[in-house]
Amino acid sequence: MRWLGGLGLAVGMLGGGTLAGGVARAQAPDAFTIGICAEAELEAAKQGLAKSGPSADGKGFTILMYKYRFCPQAATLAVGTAVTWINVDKRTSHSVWLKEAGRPESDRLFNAETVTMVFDKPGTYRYLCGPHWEKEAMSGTLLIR
Ligand SMILES: [Cu+2]
Repeated sequence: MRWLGGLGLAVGMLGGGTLAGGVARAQAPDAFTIGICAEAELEAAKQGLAKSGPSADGKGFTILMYKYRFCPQAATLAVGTAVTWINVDKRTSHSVWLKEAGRPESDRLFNAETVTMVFDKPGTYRYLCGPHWEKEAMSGTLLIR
């Protein structure tokens, strides 16, 4: 997994990780999260930010960070996909932290800031928002295959 870093900086090369068991699992989002994510799309459009989902060339995938949720909360992506997280919130910073894989937390991202990681190895990658995983349960899952 390569961290391309927030603000276009290369942060370094990292290997991929697979959770114990290797079972590809992704829970469906709850109704609250679905509502937040619908709002996130509207807010991103209003701010001129990317929408969530695959990029036009199919090589990238965007995840929005909004109101203590990652949108979409779970995604199944091909190996080599460049995943970009964008903070849509105006007054709350978020991060991306692959804690279970033993990775360092990304920078705290402010409004419209991004971090991009390329996932080079198949596996289940659960990740958290550093400031909001404990109290707000802000987390997401990527199935890379
Ligand atoms: Cu957060």
